[in-house]
Amino acid sequence: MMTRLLRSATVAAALTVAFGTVGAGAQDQIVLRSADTHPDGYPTVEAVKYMGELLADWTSGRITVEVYPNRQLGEERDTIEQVMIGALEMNRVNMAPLNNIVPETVVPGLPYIFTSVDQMRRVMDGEIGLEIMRAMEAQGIVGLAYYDAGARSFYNTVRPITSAEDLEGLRIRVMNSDMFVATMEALGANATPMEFGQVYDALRTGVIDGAENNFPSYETTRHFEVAGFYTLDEHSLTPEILMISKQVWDGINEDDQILIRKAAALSVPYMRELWDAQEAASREAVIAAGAEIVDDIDKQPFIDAMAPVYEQFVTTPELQDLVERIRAVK
Ligand code: GTR
Repeated sequence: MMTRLLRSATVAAALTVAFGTVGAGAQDQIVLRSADTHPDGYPTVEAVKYMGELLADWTSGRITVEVYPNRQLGEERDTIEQVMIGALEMNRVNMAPLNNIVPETVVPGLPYIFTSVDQMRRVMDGEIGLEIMRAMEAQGIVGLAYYDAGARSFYNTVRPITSAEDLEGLRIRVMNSDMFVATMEALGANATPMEFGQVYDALRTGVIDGAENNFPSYETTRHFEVAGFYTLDEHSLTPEILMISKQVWDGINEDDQILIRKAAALSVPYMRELWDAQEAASREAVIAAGAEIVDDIDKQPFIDAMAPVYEQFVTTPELQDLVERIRAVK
């Protein structure tokens, strides 16, 4: 796939060239394609569009972002690979599909590592969030912003989950992350890693019994129609990340990099406002549609069951340090 980096507007025959083959001058036209698994209207999609509007406005259309929602460019694993090799400029994904590639990305997704959404925001917006982004660069990924993904909780087609024991033996879909597999196994469930786009059919046909996600994803995918038991155990606050390909980034001049970073940063509060509203609206919508929500669950047994996950994935002094510093943030 070709990246479009067009030289100044005076070049009548618009050059379509692979990124990096022409020098980046102050007047470079930059088109950043950005993938998202979610549909139009979803807070992540709208936030990246907003970022693009800011950039287009500031540069009179010289730098633009084209968002491709709805998995048009592939499932998250594929689009991450495209970014790593420089075949796609930008991508908005959850941190989990990066877990097997960059060990530091595991940490913010560890079960119950955060005590609140506010704490998660403070950590990801601060030095720890930056450190995790820097760790991605060796894999060809430059982090631009963290977005919210609320809390992930279990839902299934079989029974209301009122205790950790109720998960025993259920086949639960997880994202492509060994850490998420281990989390399910620690709870006695059978983990089935699967791409997001396959989950609805897998639930409907009984290939899996359940999955785990936040209210907006549970609603917009219509998983609630086939898996109506949702339990607010809130085991993970793993955030979303907006990334740009390092190969692309290195071909962009510093002034433009600053603009791109600034627009990405401004898209964060915009996203969070949309997110908070969407979370409340999705919760109401699934309840109105008949989903049964268990919201008075005792989380302590779930928390206690997670020790093996920490043992298996927090394996170096560096990762241990990240965990401790996150816990120290109030
Ligand atoms: C959503 C997240 C997506 C995707 C999905 C999944 O909450 O926004 O990026 O990771 O979960 O479960 O695959």
